[in-house]
Amino acid sequence: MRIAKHIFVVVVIVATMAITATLALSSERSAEASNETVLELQYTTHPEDSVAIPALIPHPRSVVAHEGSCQIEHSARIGYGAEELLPAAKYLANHLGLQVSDKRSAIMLTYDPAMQGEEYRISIGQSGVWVVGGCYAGLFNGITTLLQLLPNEVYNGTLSYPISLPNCDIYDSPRWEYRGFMLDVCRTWMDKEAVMAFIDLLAYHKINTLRLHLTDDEAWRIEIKSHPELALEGGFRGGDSPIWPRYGKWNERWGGYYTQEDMRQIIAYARQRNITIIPEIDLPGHSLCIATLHPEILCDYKANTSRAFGYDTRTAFCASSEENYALLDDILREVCALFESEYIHIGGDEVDVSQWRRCPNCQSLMRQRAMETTEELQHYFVSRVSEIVSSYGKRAAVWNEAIEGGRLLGDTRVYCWEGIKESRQSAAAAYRTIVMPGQYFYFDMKQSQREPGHDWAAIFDWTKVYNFSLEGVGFTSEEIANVEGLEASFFSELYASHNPESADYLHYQTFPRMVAFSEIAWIDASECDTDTFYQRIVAHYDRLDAMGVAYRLMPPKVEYAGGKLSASTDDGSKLYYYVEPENIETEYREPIVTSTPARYSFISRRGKASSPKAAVEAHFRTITPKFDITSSMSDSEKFSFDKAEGYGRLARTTRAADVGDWVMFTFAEPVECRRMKVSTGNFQLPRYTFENGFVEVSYDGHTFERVGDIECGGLVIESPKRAIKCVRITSTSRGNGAEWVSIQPPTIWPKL
Ligand code: TNX
Repeated sequence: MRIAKHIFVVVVIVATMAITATLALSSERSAEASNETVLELQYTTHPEDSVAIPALIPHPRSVVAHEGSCQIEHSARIGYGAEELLPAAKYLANHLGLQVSDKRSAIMLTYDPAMQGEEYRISIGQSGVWVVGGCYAGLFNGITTLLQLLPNEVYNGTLSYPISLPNCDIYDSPRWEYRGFMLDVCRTWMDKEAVMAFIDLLAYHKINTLRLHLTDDEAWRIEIKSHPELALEGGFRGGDSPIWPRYGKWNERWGGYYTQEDMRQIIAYARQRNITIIPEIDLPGHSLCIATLHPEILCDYKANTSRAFGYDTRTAFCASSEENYALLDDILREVCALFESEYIHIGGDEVDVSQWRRCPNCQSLMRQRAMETTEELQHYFVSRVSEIVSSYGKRAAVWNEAIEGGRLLGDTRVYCWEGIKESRQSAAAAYRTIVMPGQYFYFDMKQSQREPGHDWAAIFDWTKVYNFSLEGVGFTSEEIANVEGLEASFFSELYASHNPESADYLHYQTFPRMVAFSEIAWIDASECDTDTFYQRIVAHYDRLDAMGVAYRLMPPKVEYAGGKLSASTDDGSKLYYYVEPENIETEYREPIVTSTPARYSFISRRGKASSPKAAVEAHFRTITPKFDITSSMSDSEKFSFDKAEGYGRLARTTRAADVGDWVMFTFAEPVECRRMKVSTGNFQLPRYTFENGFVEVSYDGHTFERVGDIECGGLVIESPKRAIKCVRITSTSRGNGAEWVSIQPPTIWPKL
């Protein structure tokens, strides 16, 4: 324990705060303090005992370190200078295990009316610890920084006292007013506690907005009292629910929804952490869930549902139906009353306008209003819904496609996900613009080629996020003036087929990309330097460990030279290796002498974090022997079986599979391999699959042997006993909630 060199008599007169510090003799220290008076404030300063300032993320604008440190005792208190700051004081007190007080205390949280926006300052020194902001948000930002100045145990409630803080002065303010994150709780259900736990992580990274994607094709997640069936039925899919299962969890009724009371608790929890919750009701597309419960919202024509065994897969609200606007009025009235945010997001992305083209009523509305394009009809729909939202005192927010068909209300906020071009267009058109191009900020994208995730926008790790800047991608200063901020997001199609009951996959995809996002949403791009930032990230890993985050480490470096295989990391993680075919995890301690390096693969771990698998390139090599696809179902003209036979692309059947339908891969020559993956469904996404089924192999092309049940549409056959001539996948379920089955080429890893 640090020994106090000096115990200062800290007499503080805080006239402006009208708080009088109560002086009292601390019996414990009275001997040491001799005739000096020690405050009940319970801190001591140590002018010669400096404490290093830890790596801070995001980096504050100004950090001035001073000699010495400030030692806080367990009996210290957290004082708040205004009643409105009590929630912030409680938040900090909770982390520190201290009591709050409305008196002058060792740690003081106060307002300074001269400070603007989200500015804050921290000063630590002879007068204790002061966190000062011009408003709650500013002050809370200061608290977030203060947590980073404290030992990492502050994040898991195991702090031990006394604690020493570095004497310093910090001044800070964010570049972007809007620092957002979007969470898709539809494709994967995340309950109230999971959302709150994620809010904690956002708050630690100074993110101030959480947009909850509450409705989509796969779910309706918010209670609407005037239409209780929406959440009661639409919150669950599979089993006996009318909503078709998707992305895994094929056989059970799975999901959940937030009652309005749950949501009020989430909102309050977020508010205390300086986070505004913005709801998204995704309209008029992405509405299969509500359409399954209310088919009357669909366009006025009879869909041909034979390919999907009677399931209507239409996803769009009819734009011409007055009843639809009345229904949306009911829904949005409750949504507007429930949420505190200024904005309500009403969607507008990826509308399948072919439904409007086929609808006689949409067509006649278009003629009547002299609309020439479906973009104009979309504009009509979005404008109508925006008016509903305005009538309840809110502003509308939309996805970028919604601005295509005409001018929306002036205060509409536009979320630009498709790319830089779309983001610039929105800003150039003087919309309040949120920049969130998938290529940089979609944390559902893969972080490297062989890791889980989508790849439609890009494959990227935190370095790409960190190197983003509006200037760097060509925004003009006029455009930048209309940007309110940045948003990162996590769409969750691929989470449901992992283990959504644990946060590991969510964490792996979002951290440390979120850490990089936290900094670029806060500081000027010109101040960013990737190398020094990596050092700060590694220091920040200690905090993430304490928070229990299962983040992604950078892949270990693997080298093979002179008959020796070696692996290394630079982040304090431990290395482990596996040897094919046994693949038993073993701790790596020293270079491995081997003539078959391709049999080895490595991962690293620290805390709950892990790296992707790394190995010499030959380990990952796959082969493409010639094969044919045959099936009990016919193939589509455009996506014929030979597309998959050529490797690389998908094939499609012309309908969903029934019980007993099968697809078979027959190799020209029997294939020897160490592993083979066969799969129905899209490449990364378990959709358009056989929902249940089994896989058989044949070594001679005549007799078949069952090797396992499919999981998420496919199966990995490990260490086949002999060379494989045929593989057959057979469906044991009827339908898949879609109009076809996708067939992938097999992935085959040769023997090593
Ligand atoms: C595009 S982002 C979508 C989502 C998907 C996401 C997957 C947006 C407006 N639409 O529906 O979940 O890609 O990355």
